[in-house]
Amino acid sequence: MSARRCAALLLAAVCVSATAGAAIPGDLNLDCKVDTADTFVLSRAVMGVITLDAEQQDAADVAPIVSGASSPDGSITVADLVVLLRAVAGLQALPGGVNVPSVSSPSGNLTENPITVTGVACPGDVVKLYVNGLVRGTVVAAADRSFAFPLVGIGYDTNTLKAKATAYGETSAFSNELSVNNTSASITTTNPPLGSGAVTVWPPPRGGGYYELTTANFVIPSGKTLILPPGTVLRFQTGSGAAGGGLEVAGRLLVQGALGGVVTL
Ligand SMILES: [Ca+2]
Repeated sequence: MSARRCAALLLAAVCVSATAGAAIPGDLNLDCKVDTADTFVLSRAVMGVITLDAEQQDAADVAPIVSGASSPDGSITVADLVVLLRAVAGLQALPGGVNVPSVSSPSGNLTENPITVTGVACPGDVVKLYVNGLVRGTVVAAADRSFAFPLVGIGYDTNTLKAKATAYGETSAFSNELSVNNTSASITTTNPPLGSGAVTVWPPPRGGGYYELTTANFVIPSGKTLILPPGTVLRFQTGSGAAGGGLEVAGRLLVQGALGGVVTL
């Protein structure tokens, strides 16, 4: 969604084009709370002392109030400041919203598999992780705003990582995008976890790498699917007693062998 945003500077009106996300109404400093710190930011913006970015403009547009409800009009003026002051004082309810998350690691060259993608979103928001434009799973942000997503089977060479957050029925714009370069010549993964999403893929490691299960019994739970694409090698430890690895399928196991790309178990 694209919108024209206008910030009134005394008698002059400055309009900027902005790509609206779905920021938390009133949360101008994007800390997931609406309080006096936000009124300070908005008052400085209305006076023209600072310029709000696109997400802040989206959060700032809380006026007018129509039939008791915030009805954003694409214009940011002192009227928005009045509404925000009343909201902070508990005199005006504002609707829920969602801030844009950020992903912070990993980046650069990788030699590990799986990797853990970390980042920040508002507490309780459902964060959807995208790898090369495809959803690879979801995770809920913790009370301290952090989230961590175990990602199994990152592809070779360049991969892009980014996220969206959902809360109160609103979905944010995309986060920042990280570029991750998997340069590993050979990767061996022991006891790889299943991703938090419904589907996990263990692609074939390059250069003779393989997956190894050393737990007594690795379980694919009901509702989860594990896909082994052509070329994947899955080894089971043959230790003594109960130490030997096993695979129990309560959900789905999809083994995708092909000519020239057998799956080895
Ligand atoms: Ca805030």
